[in-house]
Amino acid sequence: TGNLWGYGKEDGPSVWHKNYPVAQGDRQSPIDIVPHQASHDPSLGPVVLNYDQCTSIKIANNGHSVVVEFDDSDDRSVIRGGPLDNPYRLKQFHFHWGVKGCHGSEHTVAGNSYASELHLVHWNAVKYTTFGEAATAPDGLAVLGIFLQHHGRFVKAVFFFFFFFLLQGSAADFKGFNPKCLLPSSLHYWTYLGSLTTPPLHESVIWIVVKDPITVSEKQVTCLAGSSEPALGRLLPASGLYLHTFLTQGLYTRNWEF
Ligand code: GRE
Ligand code: ZN
Repeated sequence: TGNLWGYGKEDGPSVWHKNYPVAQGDRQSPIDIVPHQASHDPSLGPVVLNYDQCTSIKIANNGHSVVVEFDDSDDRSVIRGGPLDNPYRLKQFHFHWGVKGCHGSEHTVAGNSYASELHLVHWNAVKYTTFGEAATAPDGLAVLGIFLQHHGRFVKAVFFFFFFFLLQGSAADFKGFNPKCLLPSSLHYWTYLGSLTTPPLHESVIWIVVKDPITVSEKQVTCLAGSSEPALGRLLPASGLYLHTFLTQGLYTRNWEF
């Protein structure tokens, strides 16, 4: 059926187009971000995250990643600013990582990958009534991408998420987690119009990829070796990429104690 896909030889990114023709579209993600090819757009303001009410609900292993889901029935957790015309509601976040632990990011920067990439997925509840509807609309989703690199401190929250992935098919209550503790202190970003990076690959994502990575220890990223793989075969040249240089500070707020 059209729902079978993965990262292997038979079902990997190079054949996704057979079941999902949009894989060959002109707004597909991920891309290689070439910083000096990005245009500076002075009209872009800082992105602002309102996550203070900690609307997380549960954590689940969907077989491809660890997903933390949020209550998106109102505007308590939203992203606004930057390229966005209105607030977008936080729906879930998940991670991408690699087989060897060091090349797991989906986006690359000047050809270089990071160990892992965090995606905070938001949807446009001003224009659309459900996440599903927004996920197929050209301005339906806003995804904040955060790179994870090695050689940093051991981040207990990140270890927790990766460890959770080892529990196949599992789900658990996960209330009161504020993802702000997973962000770097500056939210300078690149933005471009792209797509979901996994099937159904809808071209519905306003990407906001944060320039500064967060650093985690090597062990916690490699503990999942072999579990997932980035769609590196699908990397496309950057187009319509914009650079933004505002500083957003004071984002470290720890709440969930691991
Ligand atoms: C994904 O499946 O990896 C994904 C989404 C939604 C937005 C971006 C993204 O499900 O990468
Ligand atoms: Zn993703």
